[in-house]
Amino acid sequence: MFYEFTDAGILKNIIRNKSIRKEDLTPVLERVRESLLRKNVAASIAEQVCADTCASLIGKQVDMLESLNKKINAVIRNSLARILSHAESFDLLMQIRAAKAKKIPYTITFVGVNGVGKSTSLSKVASWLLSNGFTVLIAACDTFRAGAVEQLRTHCQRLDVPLYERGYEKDPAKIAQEAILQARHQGIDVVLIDTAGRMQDNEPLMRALSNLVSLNSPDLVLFVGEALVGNDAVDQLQKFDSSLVNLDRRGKKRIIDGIVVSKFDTIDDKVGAILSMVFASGAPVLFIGCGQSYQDLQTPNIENLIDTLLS
Ligand SMILES: Nc1nc2c(ncn2[C@@H]2O[C@H](COP(=O)(O)OP(=O)(O)OP(=O)(O)O)[C@@H](O)[C@H]2O)c(=O)[nH]1
Ligand SMILES: [Mg+2]
Repeated sequence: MFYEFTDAGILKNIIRNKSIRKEDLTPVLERVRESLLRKNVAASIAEQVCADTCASLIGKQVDMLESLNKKINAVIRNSLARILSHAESFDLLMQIRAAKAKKIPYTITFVGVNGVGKSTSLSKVASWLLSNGFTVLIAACDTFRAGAVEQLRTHCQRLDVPLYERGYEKDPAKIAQEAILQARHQGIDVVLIDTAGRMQDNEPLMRALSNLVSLNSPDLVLFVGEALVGNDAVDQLQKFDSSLVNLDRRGKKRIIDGIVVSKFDTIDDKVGAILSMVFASGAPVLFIGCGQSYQDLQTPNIENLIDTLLS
């Protein structure tokens, strides 16, 4: 697919001056910004993408109309691809195989605000791991929301996966610790740790999450964010990241390692949350949830995402 953010007037201006100037790009970037905002990219991120694109074009020498048009479009695509390439730079199966070879359970913690799809995504990942031949233990560490443990029990029964649960009384950090120990004794390959949803500004709950993460040092802290999220995506990710670093009493300074984007099936072409989340955190998107069944889990397709962002 080929996009036109330029028109004859803009291109002729640039050719006349022999090199690209900031003022020539202003109308081009205005179109790019509008396109990104239309696709639900957070405003501050759209702004930064445009600034980066502008920086890589200013001063470039050009003499042919057609090649200039191609160059501008290619730079815009490259700029988006550079950000989104975080989305595919992580081989989770390889990491799990390496842990398995050392007979250590690989541990993944799912975190995020309330109702975004943490437990559903965790169950989809469990199903994906089973289909890749790994054994899984799920740890019920949402001891906060009524019904959370029962919800996981249902998933575990359907998936035929063991559940480590201690009801609602105990400290979730300790439950995770016991679950990991049990997995180690039983030779289970992967422990998936469910956590309670919490708002990014709720300091006591963020402190509890930080304690769970620092006590157990999971191999992977996965942030689950809804594809529907707009400008709040940046705030959520930055506050989860900074809470894990700043509220930790053990000085481990963990941050979000990866992202699961949920409810992708509900957004039509408004795919911008992916760009916002990757840009805001620097973490890759490992999975995209696109429905309610266990099979509705995909990995990102960068070219398709860019096509949609710019369409
Ligand atoms: N359409 C759609 N619905 C989803 C997807 N993922 C999760 N859901 C739905 O979102 C709702 C909340 O999912 P949960 O997995 O319970 O969310 P949670 O983040 O664990 O919620 P809390 O534990 O309460 O914070 C449920 O109705 C899920 O079926 C998805 O990819 N697509
Ligand atoms: Mg849940």
